[in-house]
Amino acid sequence: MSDVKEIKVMSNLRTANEIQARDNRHTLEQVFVCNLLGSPGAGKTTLLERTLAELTARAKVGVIEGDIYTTKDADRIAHYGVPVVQINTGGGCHLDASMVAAVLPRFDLARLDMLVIENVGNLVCPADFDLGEDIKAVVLSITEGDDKPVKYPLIFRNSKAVVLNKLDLAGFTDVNVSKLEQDIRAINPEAEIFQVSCRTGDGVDRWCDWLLSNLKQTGTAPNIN
Ligand SMILES: Nc1nc2c(ncn2[C@@H]2O[C@H](COP(=O)(O)OP(=O)(O)O)[C@@H](O)[C@H]2O)c(=O)[nH]1
Ligand SMILES: [Mg+2]
Repeated sequence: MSDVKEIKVMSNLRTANEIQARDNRHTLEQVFVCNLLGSPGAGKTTLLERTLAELTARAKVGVIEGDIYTTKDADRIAHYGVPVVQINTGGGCHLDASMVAAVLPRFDLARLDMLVIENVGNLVCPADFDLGEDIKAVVLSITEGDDKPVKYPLIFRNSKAVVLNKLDLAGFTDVNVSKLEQDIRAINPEAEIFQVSCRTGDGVDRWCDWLLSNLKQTGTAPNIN
């Protein structure tokens, strides 16, 4: 009996999240929104730093940082002069649509081309929660091992882009990068796959160009130089 109640509560939570995600999507209809996922330490914030260094002259970008505790990532991002808001989940393993809705009024959305939401580091829960984004993108560092796509397929299936990071460390590990790519393609044949090193900057330009190609055409001139 208690199992049945638990399932009902879970399904109500999901429905509430779906409704809020739909509202967020409506509020953000002029802004391209990327929900950035990946394990703790995969390099999500470093990729974002590299991305901002390249994109801030070409587009107006805002950032939401999701973490269980601390403002460390938002502090890093603030150095790039972009609007950034930190959400602390206080223990929660993923962001949900209502957390995002609560901070949207802190952005001047009419002036943004792109909003990147760095989710809580986790390869499981964030894959399943719609925040109202246009795309999910997952960062996987090659040092996490080439078995991760087959062990955590949902996050790879639900992501439009997969960024394989820390390619500079390939020679120091036993990781098979072509197997990694093959496994990702088997799970999600449509995924854009980027091989990058956020340490050296290699490959980051292709990722940035792809992000820019997703910007929405609004009635006003896009904020691209
Ligand atoms: N060698 C190497 N280290 C990286 C690379 N990208 C990120 N790191 C390091 O990995 C650690 C975790 O990065 P961070 O961006 O904070 O990961 P996050 O938890 O996913 O946001 C930091 O010490 C980064 O300097 C990379 O491409 N190569
Ligand atoms: Mg981070």
